[in-house]
Amino acid sequence: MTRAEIDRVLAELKELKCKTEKEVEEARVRFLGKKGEITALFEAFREVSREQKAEFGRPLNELKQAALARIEELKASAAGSASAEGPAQDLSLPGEQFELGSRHPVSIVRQEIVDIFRKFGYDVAEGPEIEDDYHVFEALNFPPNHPARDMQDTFFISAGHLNPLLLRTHTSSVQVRTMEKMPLPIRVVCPGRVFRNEAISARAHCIFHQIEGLYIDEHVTFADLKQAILLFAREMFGADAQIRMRPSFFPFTEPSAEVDVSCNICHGKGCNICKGTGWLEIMGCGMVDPNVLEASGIDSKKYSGFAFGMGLERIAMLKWQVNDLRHYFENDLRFLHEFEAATEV
Ligand code: 2U9
Repeated sequence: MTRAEIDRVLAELKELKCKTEKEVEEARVRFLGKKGEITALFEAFREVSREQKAEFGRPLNELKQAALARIEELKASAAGSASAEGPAQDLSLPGEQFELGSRHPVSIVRQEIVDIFRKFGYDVAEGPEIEDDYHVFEALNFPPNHPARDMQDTFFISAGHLNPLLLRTHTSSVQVRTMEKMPLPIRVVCPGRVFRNEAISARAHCIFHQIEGLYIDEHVTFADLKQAILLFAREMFGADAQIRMRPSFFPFTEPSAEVDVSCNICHGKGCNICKGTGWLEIMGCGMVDPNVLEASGIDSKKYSGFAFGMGLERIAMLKWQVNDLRHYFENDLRFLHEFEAATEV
């Protein structure tokens, strides 16, 4: 062993060039493999005299470290660049496709409605799906013997109790909770899932979605309600949308009305969507009954309010002419993919 041998191997290492990972591996074997040049020098080192050990020990170790570092360096640059045999991957190929889901039609409609009311200055509130009798019926002026309180219409969780637990049948309970805890004036929309004990068919389901709104302030009138709903209808169904109101009844509003919007398919001429009438029913509404205000501690002599509610599945059915409610809950991809174009990503 001579110093010149060590220096020669070191110089070769410095000059070493590899384009591919395969070439780097070959270089590693050439220098550091079992029969490699540096391994051979270490074997020769075992045979040399004690004085020579003192002379060559350090440079030999430094040579090995330099070789290890150089190989790592070459490995890193070969992995990041194209090899002589062409690139490891064809970089011109299109990227891997991630299959994106699409928004559910009910979710698209809910977002659209929430965005419209946010623009009008409404907040959004949510509340529990498991509710109690007080927030779903009592505080909303339902008489004790009202049919909605019946087992046939409501899913009860605990019975035989003064204030039984149940699955909410409407999101109005969220507005009751808002009235209990928020300062006046209140302007809020409440979207959410509701449950009714109904036989499942094309026109009814035991689970569906609602969005309800509530506005309470001093001097709120039926004229304010009409204007709010007209503005909503124009935003939702087009600038030329018209509304009409028909008298109705709800325990929690007085007076109450059903709202129709002019059919945006036939523009009033009559088609099979509006069943020849030129009008589509979209929601119910009314002035909040004074009993409902008082139940939540609001002075009905000073304050008044309006409320409205609509079924999201129904609005989505009108928007996309879906003819069977069950499609919304079956998660059939052929149905869901129809709404890809309506999904903003
Ligand atoms: C409070 C006071 C009043 C909410 C209202 C309606 C009219 C209504 C239905 C439409 C179709 C429910 O999904 S649906 O079956 N809703 O007609 N909802 S007024 O009135 C309230 C709510 C909360 C405190």
